[in-house]
Amino acid sequence: MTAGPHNVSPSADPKHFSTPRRPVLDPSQWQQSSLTVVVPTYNEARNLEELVDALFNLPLTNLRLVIVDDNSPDGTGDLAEGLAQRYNQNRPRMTVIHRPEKGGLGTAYVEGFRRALADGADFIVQMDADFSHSPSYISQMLGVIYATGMDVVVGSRYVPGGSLDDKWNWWRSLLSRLANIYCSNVLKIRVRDMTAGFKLWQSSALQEIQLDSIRSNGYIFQVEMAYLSEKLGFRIIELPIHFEDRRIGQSKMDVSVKLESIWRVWELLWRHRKRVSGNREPFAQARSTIGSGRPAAHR
Ligand SMILES: Nc1nc2c(ncn2[C@@H]2O[C@H](COP(=O)(O)OP(=O)(O)OP(=O)(O)O)[C@@H](O)[C@H]2O)c(=O)[nH]1
Ligand SMILES: [Mg+2]
Repeated sequence: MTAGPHNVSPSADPKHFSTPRRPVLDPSQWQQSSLTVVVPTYNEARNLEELVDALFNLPLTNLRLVIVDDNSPDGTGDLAEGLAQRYNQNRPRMTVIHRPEKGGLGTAYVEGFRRALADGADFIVQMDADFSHSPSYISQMLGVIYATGMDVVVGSRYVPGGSLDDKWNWWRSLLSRLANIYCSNVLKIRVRDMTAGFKLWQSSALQEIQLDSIRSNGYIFQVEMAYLSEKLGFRIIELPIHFEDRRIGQSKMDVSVKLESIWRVWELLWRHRKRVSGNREPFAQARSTIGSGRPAAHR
């Protein structure tokens, strides 16, 4: 990880550390961390094996994986079962949750998070199956948590050093930027990449969010999680990532899902109006960036 000139040390502002709430982390133990990666899948058969191999090849000895598949017509669920058999030979490392039909990304994540929490994970990563989120960032994200004690690390396209795939045309890039500007103006939050789907959570932070209170299902799920994180006063850090376009397969996010986000933002604002942090100032998190550049290839 290289430090860039834009770095801001989170410890520069003492108020972020006035109420330590998470367990103190021992940096020498990071590779043994109990970390579970949650990946929702719908028709990702051509990405899955490569992704699972890349995740289990990370230098993280207690990494576990939860796949949440919605009865994908392309057989992703069966493929995942086969991979689980391979990786579970010596100890349980991979779980596949099968849901009967396509139920949306948000509920898939919530179900996966619940399983990871029930299995006792200390850290939980959420990511897509399509290699837009390179697995090689996970070690960096975990390192950032150990170094800073943040509650959430967001893999961010919109902080210095972050970037979007050149394959994104101007229209798609503009839409994504506008969505972020719109959401941050309505919700008054400071995370720059509000629709980011690549995050590492301390489990205790996810518990504090109360997953039962999450209702969004499409893109807006990411916004709802970011909004609650800020409202609850979590310490959030954005790590710049390079976001690759999906390598293989088709996007599941159609226009209706995107349009739904526009009015849903107002619904979020209303629904969570009474939720505030019990012992912290809301919106008191750092927004810092660490490192820059593209990840090493994962294969
Ligand atoms: N279980 C489940 N997974 C889903 C569902 N919809 C999308 N996914 C998965 O969620 C992740 C993100 O979906 P994508 O289609 O890649 O959406 P996106 O990344 O916003 O769109 P693109 O940039 O076009 O790829 C992928 O791993 C999908 O397979 C769903 O209804 N159920
Ligand atoms: Mg994608």
